[in-house]
Amino acid sequence: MMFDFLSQQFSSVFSRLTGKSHLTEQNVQEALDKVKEALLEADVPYACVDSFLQEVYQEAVGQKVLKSLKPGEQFIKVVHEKLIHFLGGKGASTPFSFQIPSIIMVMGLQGSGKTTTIAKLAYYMQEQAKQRGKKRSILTASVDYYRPAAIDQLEVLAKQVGISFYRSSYTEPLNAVRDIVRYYKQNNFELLLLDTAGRLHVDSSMLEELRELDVLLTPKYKLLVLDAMTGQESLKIATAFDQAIGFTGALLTKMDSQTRAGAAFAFRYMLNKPLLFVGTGEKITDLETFYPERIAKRILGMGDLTTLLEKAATAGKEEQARTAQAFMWGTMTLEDFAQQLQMINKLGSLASIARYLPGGAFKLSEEQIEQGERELKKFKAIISSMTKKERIYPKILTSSRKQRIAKGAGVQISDINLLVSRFEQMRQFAKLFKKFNR
Ligand SMILES: Nc1nc2c(ncn2[C@@H]2O[C@H](COP(=O)(O)OP(=O)(O)O)[C@@H](O)[C@H]2O)c(=O)[nH]1
Ligand SMILES: [Mg+2]
Repeated sequence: MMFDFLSQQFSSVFSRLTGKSHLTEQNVQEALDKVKEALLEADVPYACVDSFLQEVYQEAVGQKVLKSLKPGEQFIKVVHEKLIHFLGGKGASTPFSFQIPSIIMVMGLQGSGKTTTIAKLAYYMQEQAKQRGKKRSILTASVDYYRPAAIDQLEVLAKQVGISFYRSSYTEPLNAVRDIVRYYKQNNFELLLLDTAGRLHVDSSMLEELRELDVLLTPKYKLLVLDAMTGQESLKIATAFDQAIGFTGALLTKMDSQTRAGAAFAFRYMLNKPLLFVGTGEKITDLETFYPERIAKRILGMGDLTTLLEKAATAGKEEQARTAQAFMWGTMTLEDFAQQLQMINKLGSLASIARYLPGGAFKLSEEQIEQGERELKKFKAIISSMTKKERIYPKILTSSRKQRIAKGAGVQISDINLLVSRFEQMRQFAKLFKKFNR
């Protein structure tokens, strides 16, 4: 009776049971390799890739595989979730807002996008205020005396956005910044966005200047502007700024270009500081909140994980098709049967399998389930004591062979006969099934 139930439901059960039930070293190896490739391809620094994957791997192996996923797919899912976690978590995409009043010092290398970003931020703050029916009084000023016309550029942009701009008559950063703060306070501005001088590379005179400005200004926010196109280098740059001056959070510019998002991940993973915004173009409207999900997708989109996922899905279908076919054509052997028993075992109890079955047409009593499980246990022991040949051709089971098997499995000869007859019933059923499905 148990086996009538089982045989009728086998194909539907096994359509859900393909693959292994736990993530193991072997069944995630392919996925692991692909993920590694994708991270490297996304320009995540090697050391970072290794430690991240080790972390994920330790956590993932041993996890139960969800019944709708294959181990490789599930591993990628775990990686995806971990990427999002390290990028700031799912909730991190709430728009950042600055306290009022505050001084914001903007730092970064030359050409990273500081001046442009200041205009974008000012525009963003104005729009945020507008939505609440308010208006912000924003002042911007620059102490970038390093690059000619850098201050003029800020002036042009300020006019474009419609915020105030102040040019100090001093031409040395520390004197200028004292003058700027005086002007800011005297005129009761709510926000001061201060542009600073960068260099082409991290340079001790730049860091020293910023450190002195920081001491004088004591800004509420120190923002680091990072050019996403510098890739792995940006992690070194950020580390240098962090050690010399420290910063509140970073903005990643030029994310509209062909940049690989690995830099964002490396930044978050190694420095654990917030990425507040991303720049997505040259216009003042091209500023977006940093969305961990988007970046994670972009990183895993490298390499061909999509292809892997598709391949895994197809492979699953083939496997299912094979079992279903063997069943349908009545060619199922005890070897297949053993494999299926193995799967049942990994899934847990019969009671838990019964829950996966559609319809609930076969409500089983506790007693039936217990009996079924006892049978299954014995059958498993019997099959594992059989030779491969015996599993494929149970007809060759002579009484001496049965005696040998019974001894090995610790069962009675009658148990073996029961198995063979149950198996034969199932095969008959399969043949019948085949007839009806012509
Ligand atoms: N495509 C793109 N270009 C940007 C972005 N942010 C800045 N830029 C450009 O990068 C160049 C340097 O920007 P700038 O603000 O002058 O950098 P600064 O030297 O750090 O002040 C300019 O040509 C900007 O238009 C961005 O998010 N996307
Ligand atoms: Mg500039």
